[in-house]
Amino acid sequence: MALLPILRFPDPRLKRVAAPVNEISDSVRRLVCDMAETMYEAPGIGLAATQVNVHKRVIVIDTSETKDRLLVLINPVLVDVSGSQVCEEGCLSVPGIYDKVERAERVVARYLDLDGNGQTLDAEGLLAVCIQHEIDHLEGKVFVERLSLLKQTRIKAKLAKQARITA
Ligand code: GNR
Ligand code: NI
Repeated sequence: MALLPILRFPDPRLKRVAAPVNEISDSVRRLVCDMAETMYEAPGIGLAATQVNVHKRVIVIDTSETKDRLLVLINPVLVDVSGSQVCEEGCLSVPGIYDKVERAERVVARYLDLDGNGQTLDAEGLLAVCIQHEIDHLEGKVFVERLSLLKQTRIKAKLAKQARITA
C-alpha cells in the first residue's frame, strides 16, 4: 500500500477525461488499495483516480461514520437521476474551499466491483452527492467549475496566495 500525491486545482491534468477499465488487473487492484489508503488518510469521503493522476474510470467512496464501508466503483454510469439537493461540497484537490452545489437528490449507478461483477447502487443524500462529484472528476470536472466565474476567479486567487505562503 502507498499514499498517493493528490493533484491540486487548477492543475490541467484534472481536466483529463478518464478511460474505461477493460480488465481488472493487478495494477487496477493495487491502484484501488492505494486510493483507499490515500482517501482514509486525507481524510475524505471519496477519491477519483483522476485526482491521483491516473486517468482510468475508478472511484473509491466511504461515506459511513465508522469508515468501514469502502465502495469501489469501476466504470460507473448513472442510469437514473431524480430530484435535486444543495450540498456544501469540498474537494481534496481544492483544499480549504467549500461551497454549495446543486446536484440530483437520487442517483442509480451501474458499475463493476473489484471482482468484475456488474452492480447497481441506488443512492440518495450525501452518497448521491459524492458519486456525482467523483464521476465529475472522471469527466475532467472539479466542483468549483460548477460555481459562478466570479467565485472561480476568487478561489484561484485564494489558492495561489495559499501556495505562496506554503512555498
Ligand atoms: O472528502 C470529500 N468530501 C466531500 C464533501 C461534500 C461533497 C463532496 C465531497 S468529496 C470530497 C473528497 C474528494 O475530493 N473527492 O473527489
Ligand atoms: Ni473531489
